[in-house]
Amino acid sequence: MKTSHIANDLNNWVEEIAALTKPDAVVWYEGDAGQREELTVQMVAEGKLIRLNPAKRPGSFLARSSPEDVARVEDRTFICSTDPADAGPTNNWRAPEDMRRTLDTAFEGSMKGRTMYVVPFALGVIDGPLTQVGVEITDSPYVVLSMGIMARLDVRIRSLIDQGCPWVACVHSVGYPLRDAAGKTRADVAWPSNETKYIAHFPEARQIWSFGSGYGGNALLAKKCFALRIASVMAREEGWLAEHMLLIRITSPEGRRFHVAGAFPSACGKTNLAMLQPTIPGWSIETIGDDIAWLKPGDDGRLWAINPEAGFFGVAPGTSSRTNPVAIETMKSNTIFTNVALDDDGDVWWEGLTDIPPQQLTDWQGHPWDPTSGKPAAHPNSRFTTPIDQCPTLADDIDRGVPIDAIIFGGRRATNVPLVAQARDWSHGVFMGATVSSEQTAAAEGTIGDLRRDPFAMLPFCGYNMADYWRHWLDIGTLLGPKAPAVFQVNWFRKGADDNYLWPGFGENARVLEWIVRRIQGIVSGLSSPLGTLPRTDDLDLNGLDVQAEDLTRLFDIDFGSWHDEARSISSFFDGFGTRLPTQLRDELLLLKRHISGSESIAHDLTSPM
Ligand code: GTP
Ligand code: SPV
Ligand code: MN
Repeated sequence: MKTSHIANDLNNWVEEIAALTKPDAVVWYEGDAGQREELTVQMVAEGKLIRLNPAKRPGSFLARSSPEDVARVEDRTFICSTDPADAGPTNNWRAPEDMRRTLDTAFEGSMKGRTMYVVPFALGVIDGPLTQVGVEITDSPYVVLSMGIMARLDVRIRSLIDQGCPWVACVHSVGYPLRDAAGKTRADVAWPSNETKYIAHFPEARQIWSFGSGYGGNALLAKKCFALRIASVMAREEGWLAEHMLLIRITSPEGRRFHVAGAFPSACGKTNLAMLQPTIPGWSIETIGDDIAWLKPGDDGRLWAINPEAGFFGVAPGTSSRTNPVAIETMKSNTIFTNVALDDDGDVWWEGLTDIPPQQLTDWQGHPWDPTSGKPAAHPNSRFTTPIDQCPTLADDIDRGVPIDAIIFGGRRATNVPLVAQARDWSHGVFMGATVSSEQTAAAEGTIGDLRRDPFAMLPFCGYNMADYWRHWLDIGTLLGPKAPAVFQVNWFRKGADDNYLWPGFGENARVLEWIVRRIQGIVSGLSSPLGTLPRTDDLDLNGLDVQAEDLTRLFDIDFGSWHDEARSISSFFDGFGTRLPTQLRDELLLLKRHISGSESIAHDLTSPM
């Protein structure tokens, strides 16, 4: 019988992985609250979690990773497509058979002495319009608990798979067996990991194999590995989009609702924008998602979106009741903190949480913190993992998805990129997305501050050739036609000569969102510029805001010399994609070059209303 054959498939697969990795026990984990509690008790006893003061932070824990395992490892992330051209120039490619051989060796006996957990999960609500299911096998109880927050665990998922629902197989091991091939044992450590890491994706087989890291996107395989890299491949084949985007609902003072999706590179403000508290009266924002969105043209011809995740894995440093009160409220309980500092009252702390650090602190590595050391108490990529339904601004009735009115692209740029600009049309919007650039943050290994192109904020997350991805975006635009969302570019991070941010950001970003909404409604004009349509400064609501007139001018300044260099840099970036680069993007670049050549004036002088 077909069904039982497929049921066997999952059970067979679990048996096969157990035969390879040789754990001491196999345990299914499907979201049972009692089992969760037991696991936390066990992890506290083993020194893998610290229970935070229940009076201050109920149901919450601190985990400390090993110092060599603190962020995504992009140079160890592989796309194993049959044809290297399908991975493209921005991914690390390995031949599938070579990688399988490597993984067979790495995973052989890798779970000896440990428990192997089997975690079926859904991305999206069960029966939702874009929902996908998967099963993660892992030997990390930290990953099990985190998956329980970030994805939907449900006993019904196993029956769905039994009934033939396609699923993505995800195998994870920290690569720290407690017994070697000769039977010699070793003690466990608080954060087991392996110096050698592989984050391997098999897009054609729809499989993920991750070895050696227990941290975030390396190990919670439902997140970047499935919901972005594998899902982007599925989306291209099936006519939808899997994106590194936040999702919000904006309600105007007249009570009209608008839905906005925004792509920003890692640690560039998605969580902040997703939970934004507008500083201008009458406007409200509801949270839908802070990291990943799946978008699909609906029967009505509009683009509909869901957040496939069930939790937030947010950057802790910089999060405070001033910058993001909603996040602070969300993580009051039932939260796993990773690599933050611990105070002597059993609560957490990180740089930016308060202006003055508490008296006694233990740093993220478990040592007494010396405030004069110059070293941060919390790791710059320390994070909180917290359930989305604890978010006080969470939007309701979103299970069927929301229709998208605008898409915004943002990066961290000290220069050149204006506070906000609207794309002239969809292909200009795709050009804006394709050329997003940002200064490197601590979310991935690398040199902080280095400028890199991060197209659509998907550079580390696109599971196939980036040029084909751009083509797919152009095709979706053709399909949507006049119902396509409007596209904007924003930059909260432009700096003045004194190295200070020119724009106050955070809640004040609502002033930019207001302009965006008014543009969608067609009730405010703009100024055409080489970079798209800019706001007239009179049209930005700056009431009660302390921004100097000259800073405002600088926020929109277009320096043609710098833009020549920028265009050259885009040109050489595009050259890397050879003939796969869509001609529309080449044309957009030519247009940009034409617009910025032979002109010395700044935007506001040469522009005309539109
Ligand atoms: P990932 O979870 O890594 O994908 O990132 P994210 O985009 O959700 O990052 P998050 O919102 O946590 O970004 C945090 C960083 O952005 C912190 O350093 C914040 O201080 C900074 N940030 C967020 N919004 C603003 C803003 O409006 N202005 C400025 N200057 N900084 C901001
Ligand atoms: C990011 O780096 O974009 C994250 C964190 O959202 S991780 O899940 O670790 O990739
Ligand atoms: Mn992210």
